[in-house]
Amino acid sequence: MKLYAYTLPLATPLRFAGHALTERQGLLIKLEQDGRTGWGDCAPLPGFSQDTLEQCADALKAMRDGQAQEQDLPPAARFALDCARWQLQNPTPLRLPSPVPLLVGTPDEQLAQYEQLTERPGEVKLKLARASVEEEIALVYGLLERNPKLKLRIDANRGWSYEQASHFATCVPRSALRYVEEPCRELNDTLRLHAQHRLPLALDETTQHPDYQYESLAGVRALVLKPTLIGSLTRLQHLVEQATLDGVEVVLSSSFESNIGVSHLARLATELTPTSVPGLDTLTALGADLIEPNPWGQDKPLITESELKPL
Ligand code: OSB
Ligand code: MG
Repeated sequence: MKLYAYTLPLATPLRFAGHALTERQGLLIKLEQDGRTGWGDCAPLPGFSQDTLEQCADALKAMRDGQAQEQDLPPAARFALDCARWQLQNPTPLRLPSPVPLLVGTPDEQLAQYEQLTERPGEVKLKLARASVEEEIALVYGLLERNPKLKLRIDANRGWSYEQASHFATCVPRSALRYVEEPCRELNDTLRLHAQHRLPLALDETTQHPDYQYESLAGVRALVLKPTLIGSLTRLQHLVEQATLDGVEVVLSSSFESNIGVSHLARLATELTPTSVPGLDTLTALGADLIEPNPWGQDKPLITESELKPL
């Protein structure tokens, strides 16, 4: 096992729960066996992940040196190791899922990003609960004016009060909403939105709790699962099976991993959630590729293995 550290520039800073990231740091794992290679990307997201890069680096070094077991690895490190092993054992060819563009920033910026898309998508994801509810309702109508058939995945990251979310639910057409991810701080308020307004719900933050176990909840149409935050691929597969058996869609989603991590996520989505379109539009934000050019045709400088810092 070889370990490398990387730092990638970000086009615009990323903001999560008070953290403003101007560059993206992570680790690559390289496994080699019988002439085959498996890569893994370990990139806990500050402000979102519970594990830190330092914890992951320490745990992976201990594991490499025979002083730790895979059960001891924090989630992002476990995800990286499991992907590297999976690639060694099962080199699944990559099929690119249809894109779901992620629109971020102020309502005006999100509208401008939509207009700059070269291909008109069937579906986009909006980050809401950042501006006033009125402005965000106007953004929804602005997008629907431009494409009346557009479907919206909305993510409030628990930023709305029940009253704000309720107002949003009353004002936007239900037919345009695929789902609203984590509208409120309290899960009870989120669930009440379905009971009161039939708002289609998705859970993301809720599923990242280390003790999270699948639970059937009225109104929850989808689980948004971030493998970097969940860790073990076996646990991920188990959650996917439970949700799917219960008729709940699973949408795998990226957390600003490098091209190595996002390519694994695309393969995982083909394998584990073939009927659902994953949310992977985070690579656009990164200023370089690692090891090999990204398969999405985004033109970026390439950082090769010899340019990475070994750990
Ligand atoms: O809240 O879903 C989120 C990326 C990093 C951290 C948090 C989130 C995201 C995304 C990824 O939105 C893109 C997607 O899910 O389509
Ligand atoms: Mg989310």
